[in-house]
Amino acid sequence: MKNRNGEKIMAKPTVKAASLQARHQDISPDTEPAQVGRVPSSRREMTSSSAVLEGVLESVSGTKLLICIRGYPDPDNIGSSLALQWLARQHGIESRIIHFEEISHHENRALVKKLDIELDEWHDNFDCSKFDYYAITDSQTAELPIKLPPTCQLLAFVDHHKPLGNIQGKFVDIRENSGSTSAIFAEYLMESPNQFGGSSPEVTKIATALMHGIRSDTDNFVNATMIDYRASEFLSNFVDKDLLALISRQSIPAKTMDLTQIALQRKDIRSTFMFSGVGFVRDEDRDGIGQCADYLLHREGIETVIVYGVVGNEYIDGSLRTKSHTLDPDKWLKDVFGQDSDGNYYGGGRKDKGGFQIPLGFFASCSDKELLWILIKKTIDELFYDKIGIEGKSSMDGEGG
Ligand SMILES: [Mn+2]
Repeated sequence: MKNRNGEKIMAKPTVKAASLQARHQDISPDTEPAQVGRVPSSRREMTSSSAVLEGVLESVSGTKLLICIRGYPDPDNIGSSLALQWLARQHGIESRIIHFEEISHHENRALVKKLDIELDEWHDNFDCSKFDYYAITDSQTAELPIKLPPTCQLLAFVDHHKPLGNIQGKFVDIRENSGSTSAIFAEYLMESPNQFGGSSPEVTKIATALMHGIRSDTDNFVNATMIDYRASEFLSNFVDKDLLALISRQSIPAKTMDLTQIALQRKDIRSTFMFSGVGFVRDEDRDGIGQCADYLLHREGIETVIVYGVVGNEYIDGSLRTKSHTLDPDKWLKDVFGQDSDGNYYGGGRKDKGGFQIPLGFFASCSDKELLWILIKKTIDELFYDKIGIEGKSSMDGEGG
């Protein structure tokens, strides 16, 4: 589950060195006993996962596959989907990649545009009846926002999060010990008997997208694991380095800049915390909230930043960023906002970031937006002050409101 900034609300499990959750264990060739007289090869031998995937794809040769991106398209799920499309094609499986949410982050729009990636956005007239199978990558669940024909079965499910519920598919590979799904797909490519390589535009495109996916999901390798490093070593032979630099160094959009200015004007500093309520934000500018929190975290003396606003007149949407060694964003936000009546938490996060989303509900119809904002801000700020007060960190040295 993601909030509207694309931040996963479910706690991201900490990466354990020996995750036994993986259905197909990651048997690295490096850890296999040395074989006498084995001819060194630039290509690695197939691990059990790759062999199973190859077998499954071959068994459905000639069918049509729908590759689904759940949630907001991001570098990891886009790269993974492209790799799956290539792997499927080697077995005569034709596929389309579909997403259900718009590509909202400017970096992701740049990725799709610069690499000329073909994605379909779901619309009511999209014909799913021709697909025999579907696949999901980089998602915690196999549930889709649409109804597929009952004959359309789950062919492949590949992810690196803790799965929500039991996933039933022909091929399921969940590795919590990988920092990204793109790295898992790079491993399949590395071990593919169909020789992924060379310098064709397609290979460059897939490798560059996967590398961007790994970098993006591992916070530029800070949270990378062995699987991510091995994958990057392989991909580095085929990426377009200039393009990669271009994609990951996009300029800040004007809207985010405006939002950052507002956030700075309204900043409220309490000890090492900075809170900022930016008021009403248009739906299409929601990513600016997280980006603006990223930027504000650079301020000296600040360890934790929370920026929030009302997005699309529907939700109070907020982003937390922290460089504190002790604050756990997931626990902190869950403590502050608690759960709704169905038991779902309003907020959550992972290592150094988090987000929350609270529906305005009935109050969305209030005609006096100024008054409504005052009410929202007072309520939210009091919750924050209460929380840091309990922790004895409130020093009440705010710099204006
Ligand atoms: Mn991912």
